[in-house]
Amino acid sequence: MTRETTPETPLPNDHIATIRAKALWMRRRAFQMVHAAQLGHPGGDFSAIDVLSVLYFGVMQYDAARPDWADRDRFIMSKGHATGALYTALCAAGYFPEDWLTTYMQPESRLNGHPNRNYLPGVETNTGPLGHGFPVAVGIAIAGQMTDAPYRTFVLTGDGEQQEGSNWEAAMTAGHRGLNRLTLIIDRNRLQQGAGTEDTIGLDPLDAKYRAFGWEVVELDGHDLTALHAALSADPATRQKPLCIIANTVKGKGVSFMENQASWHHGVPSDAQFAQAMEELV
Ligand SMILES: Cc1ncc(C[n+]2csc(CCOP(=O)(O)OP(=O)(O)O)c2C)c(N)n1
Ligand SMILES: [Mg+2]
Repeated sequence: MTRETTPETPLPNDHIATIRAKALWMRRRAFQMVHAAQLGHPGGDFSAIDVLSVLYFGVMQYDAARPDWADRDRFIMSKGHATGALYTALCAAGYFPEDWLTTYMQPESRLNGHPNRNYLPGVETNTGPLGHGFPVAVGIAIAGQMTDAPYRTFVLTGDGEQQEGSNWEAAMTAGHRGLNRLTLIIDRNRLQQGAGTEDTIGLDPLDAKYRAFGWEVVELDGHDLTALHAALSADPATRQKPLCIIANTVKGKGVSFMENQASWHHGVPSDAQFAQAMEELV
């Protein structure tokens, strides 16, 4: 089957209100999962969910009924700890039924703490060790370039994750090869596990670093759905370089007591905190 005859993604590409509604559902559902499991990484889920919602419901071409469709756009969740974001996106995209979400992190569940492509349709590669997914994405993009394939490759890393050296080999390779169908999104929430990125191993100026490695760079508000949609859907044929989107985000975005708090990296809610979050996420 050719790409042209493939069913379109379920929603019109510019339907920002729908993308926003999906993101809200993802935040609520992900927090329910974390609350039920008393495990997870909700801070990083919430900083990334708007990016995932724009990708899955406004930009990427895929067919959830055929996860191995050769021409599908690829998304690699390099910050593999943010499974609340990834699993709710894949579920909303139709890759598996909603009742699977209730098994999150239970024994024998397909929904592990980190994504496993052998268990869950829609997962392109196993991630969790930081610095792993981006190099794999570069390999996928090289394969696409060598075969003149139509697909695009999108990869999301954390900002703390950028401290891993493997990212810089990947960045250098992608720049050298001019992988214009590769897009890296950096979830720039300025927090890592227990501290600020700039207090740990400083990353700034990230934009200049990526430009020096041969990338086109766009910096934007990672919760501005319109800006995200414009940057992510721009025609890759108009550039000869890979694209790096530095998405300035808020860890814990959407819940007042979680925003910008390092403790919510892998914090889990009490019943009262869960109830308050559900009141705010409307
Ligand atoms: C190689 C490796 N070292 C350490 C960890 C443990 N770990 C999981 S998430 C995390 C912090 C990641 O911070 P960041 O990339 O900024 O993610 P975000 O803020 O988006 O959650 C760490 C240290 C890991 N998963 N892999
Ligand atoms: Mg971070």
